[in-house]
Amino acid sequence: MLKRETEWRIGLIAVAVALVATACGGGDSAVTPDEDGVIIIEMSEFAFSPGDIKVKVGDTVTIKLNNVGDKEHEWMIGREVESEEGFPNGFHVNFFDDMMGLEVMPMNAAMGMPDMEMDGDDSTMEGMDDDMGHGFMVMRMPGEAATITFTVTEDQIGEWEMACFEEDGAHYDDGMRGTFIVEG
Ligand SMILES: [Cu+2]
Repeated sequence: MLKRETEWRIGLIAVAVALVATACGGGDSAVTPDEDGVIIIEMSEFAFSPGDIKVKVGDTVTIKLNNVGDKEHEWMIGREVESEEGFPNGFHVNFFDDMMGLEVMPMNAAMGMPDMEMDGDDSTMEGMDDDMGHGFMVMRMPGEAATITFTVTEDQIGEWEMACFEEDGAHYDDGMRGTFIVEG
């Protein structure tokens, strides 16, 4: 009886290890840019599709972001999720820490630009100031699209997380996140 239980446990551990390997792998299933450097990402409730992306240093990548869902969504990329009043709301470390070589079309889709010149007199800019603390993001309403173009640098090598923190982090908690791996 005891032996049987042990076997069962070993079986369970094997299943758990396999599940973790599948969840964290990203490796083989990760999507890479096409021959033009393009990656299409669809945002919906509550996921990024594809959810695993892999690029290389030196690649000039164009992300075509489409909100195909029914809610407003954002695309953020960074590490170490920060929370405010218990809700996840951004990253401590942002993938884009300056605007060098970063292009967003249309420009008004981009919020919280790292070194954007702020005009304190403009009330709409003050609204954006709130978002500055959360890092760079691209926000899109249902049916809207945006294009983000950048060249991957050595500083960006490693594993990053893509996330949407809309509705006090509920989108993130409901699974609206993915991995973004940069290989040297
Ligand atoms: Cu969202």
